[in-house]
Amino acid sequence: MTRPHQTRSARAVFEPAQAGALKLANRIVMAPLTRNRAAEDLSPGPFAAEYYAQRASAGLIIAEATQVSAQAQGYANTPGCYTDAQVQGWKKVTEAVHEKGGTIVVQLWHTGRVSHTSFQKDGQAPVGPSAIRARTKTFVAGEGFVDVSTPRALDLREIPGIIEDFGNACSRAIEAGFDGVELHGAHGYLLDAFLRDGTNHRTDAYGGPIENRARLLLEVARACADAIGAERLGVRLSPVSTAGDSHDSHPQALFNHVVEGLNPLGLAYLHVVEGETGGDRDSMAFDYEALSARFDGAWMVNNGYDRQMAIDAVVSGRADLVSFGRPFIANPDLVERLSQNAPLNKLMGQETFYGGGAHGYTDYPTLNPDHVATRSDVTASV
Ligand code: 8OZ
Repeated sequence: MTRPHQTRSARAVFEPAQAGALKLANRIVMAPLTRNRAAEDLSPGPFAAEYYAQRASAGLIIAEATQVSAQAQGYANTPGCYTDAQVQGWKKVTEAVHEKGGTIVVQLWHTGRVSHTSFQKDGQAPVGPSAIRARTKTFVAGEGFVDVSTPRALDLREIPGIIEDFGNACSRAIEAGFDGVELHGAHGYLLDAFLRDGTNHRTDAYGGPIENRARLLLEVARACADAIGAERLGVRLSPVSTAGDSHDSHPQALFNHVVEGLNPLGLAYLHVVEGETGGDRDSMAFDYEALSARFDGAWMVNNGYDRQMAIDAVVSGRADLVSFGRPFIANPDLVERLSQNAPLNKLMGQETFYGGGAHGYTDYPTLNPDHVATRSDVTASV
């Protein structure tokens, strides 16, 4: 089984594309980026609309990981999409992006065991597939980076409520004006933690064989597709990443099964982190083409891509879309810069990544000081 490779022009990466119902002005995607700048009620913060609107020339913006419920929070100041105020806040963001001609979906997550008692109601333990603490840290306001808490295993009777939370948050996202939703199925958060035998030691219908470990992700994806339409839904996976202390004995068999289970839903896209997130792309042998061959929607790749790698991936047909994370922090006009092969801005210090205000968020310079992101900026330079 191989994905039919298409013949594409050398400029295809800068030309319009479609992923399900999502219309993209080009094939360059802003990856979801956690910036920890939400307001006290976990609505997007005061600079969020400007930040995303500055980046509206991306073919698609995937807004930062956003909680489906209060229980889903695992870090300080990450936004939610489950209250009226949060939906109103996101409306300002989606309107600002749409006004600039952009397309924007939101990444929805439940952090699962990558959380801390201080984010949970009454200081309770966070939840995971099993009561195994992740060897990773989170950021707690006032305390800085701290070890995540030991989770409690979700009771079987709680699982329908988790699925419902995802479905409801998807409906809320559409109400907020998003063009669609990406499910965060990566990096050791709840859905990924259920998938893997290193983190899921359950003995019920959601643990044990691959079919059972994949059940939660597939049921959540189905509920979300029912809520908003599969053609507006994407899923992110990170098959061999150890982010969030994620590990599995047989990732190839696991993810082949996961993609075979997702494909019949008719999703808009799959978003795959290749290798170690933010690190070695070849950390472990893995046949990504075996996954893409099992999927009929748009195939989005991520992790350490540069201009030439993105062009090669798209022109060869190995990928339909390429997402960029950190380059989009530093370059609001990344698409124009890549299109013109112009130099990229350097990132400001790490202290501006997670938390803070406008500095390091909305104050990166553009090539053209009057930059207004439009499709014609890009096509004019072809
Ligand atoms: C960096 C810091 C906090 C969260 C992920 C949402 O790993 C994140 C994240 C990244 O997907």
